[in-house]
Amino acid sequence: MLLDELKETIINGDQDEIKVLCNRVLEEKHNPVEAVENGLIKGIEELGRLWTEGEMFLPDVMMGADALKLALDILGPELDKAEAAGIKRDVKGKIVIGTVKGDIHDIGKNIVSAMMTAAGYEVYDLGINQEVATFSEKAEEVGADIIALSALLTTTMPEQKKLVDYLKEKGLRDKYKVIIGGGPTTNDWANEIGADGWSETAGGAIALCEQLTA
Ligand code: B12
Repeated sequence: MLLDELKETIINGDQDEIKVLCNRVLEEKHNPVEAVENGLIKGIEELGRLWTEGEMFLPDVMMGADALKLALDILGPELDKAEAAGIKRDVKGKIVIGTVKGDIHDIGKNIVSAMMTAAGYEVYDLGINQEVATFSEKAEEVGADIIALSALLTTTMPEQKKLVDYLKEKGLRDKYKVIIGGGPTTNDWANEIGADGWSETAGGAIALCEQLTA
């Protein structure tokens, strides 16, 4: 089954095979959102589990992550097509998104970012390892509605709080909705730091944006 093949190919980190499979997703007109959520993400999660248990090593994870990036290069534009996700395109707003300082994980952020674009938002993706001031400056520059922060490490989660505090300090807190996400984050954490929302999944992130910009 194609979804299982996608998952296994991420675990094996096979850069050639993943391109072949992603092109098959497109040629055979499979749902790209399903391919990402039930194939690719399952693969990287399993790889993470194997790494944690000592059955795989960091280079294996890096190869899997690279394969996942190649896959998203191919499937990303398809995620932009609203029909694929069944997402309505009539909701609009501007979102500044990025991974916080000290953190270079961007796979989940890239998926969320692609889905936001798919849902009809204008997305400004700052990339990885970004200072809170950079998020704030970009939001001011483009007149953003939402600032979205991804953090994958327990040690970088405090950057999410730092942004909320920074906005308060600058008198900008009421101008933006702040949403957060990433592996170790929780709804409780979002409440604790005074963020406006949290989601565990990319789909949930879109629902959150729609709710906050309604
Ligand atoms: C791939 C990976 C890497 C790759 C990253 C490649 C890349 N370009 O991103 C590499 C190999 C480089 C890497 C490096 C490291 N990693 Co790493 N990594 C992972 C791994 C296996 C998968 C992460 C991932 O991509 N998951 C899949 C995506 C889709 O999930 P996600 O990011 O959570 O995103 C989803 C949601 O959270 C949500 N979401 C994400 N962002 C946002 C934002 C908003 C606003 C919203 C609403 C939602 C949302 O939607 C996404 C889609 O569903 C995890 C293990 C795991 N199971 O998570 C470890 C993990 C995150 N890494 C870990 C560690 C420790 C490291 C290193 C410190 C290792 C080291 N000793 O060097 C370095 C960190 C370097 C740094 N400064 O950042 C730990 C973190 C432990 C902790 N709790 O702090 C983990 C949990 C592994 C482990 N069990 O130990 N890593």
